[in-house]
Amino acid sequence: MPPDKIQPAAIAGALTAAGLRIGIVVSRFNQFITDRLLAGALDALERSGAAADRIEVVRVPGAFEIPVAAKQLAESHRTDAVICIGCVIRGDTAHYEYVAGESARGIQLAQMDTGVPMIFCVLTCENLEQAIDRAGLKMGNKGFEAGLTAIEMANLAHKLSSNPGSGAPAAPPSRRPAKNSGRGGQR
Ligand code: INI
Repeated sequence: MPPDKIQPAAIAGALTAAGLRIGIVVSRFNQFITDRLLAGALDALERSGAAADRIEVVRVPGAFEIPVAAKQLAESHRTDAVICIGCVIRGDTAHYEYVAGESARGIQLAQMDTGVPMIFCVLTCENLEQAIDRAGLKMGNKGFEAGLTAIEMANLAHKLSSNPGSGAPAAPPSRRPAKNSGRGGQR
């Protein structure tokens, strides 16, 4: 008989928002859309048990300004996750490419720099109809999805940063950091 397959424990974030502190950075550009995305995100947070006084909403002019505000919010240690809400709609020039690309790049840099999960809810659309469809019509509300993602990632971050005390074997000696080995002290 073949041996039983091993079944490793999976680590995942729960979808309950009780006790979580969530920051939301939302841009005013295309506010008709971003207001609806914000409403969707707040709906998801509220229905998952988030407390109103643990949610902070920060307004910025456009999607280009989202990353710096999101990073500052994360660095202030006031939030467990940051939802970044914006809407970029293609125009006649290449401006769209720069705003959308730099917004995405900046948000990713901000989350990698701070370790605080950043949820990318910046719509990048060809036209207004595509944006409306994603802000509560045909394609649902991407803000609501972002709210759930923020909750899951905030809870996951807590789990991954806590000491599991699993009794896992220590790293092999070659990979252990040298502790005052007497050869040059600390690195
Ligand atoms: N900002 C947006 O959030 N969406 C857009 O579609 C957009 N377009 O197309 O220009 C936009 N531009 C403004 C930009 O985000 C900055 O606020 C601006 O360039 C000042 O830095």
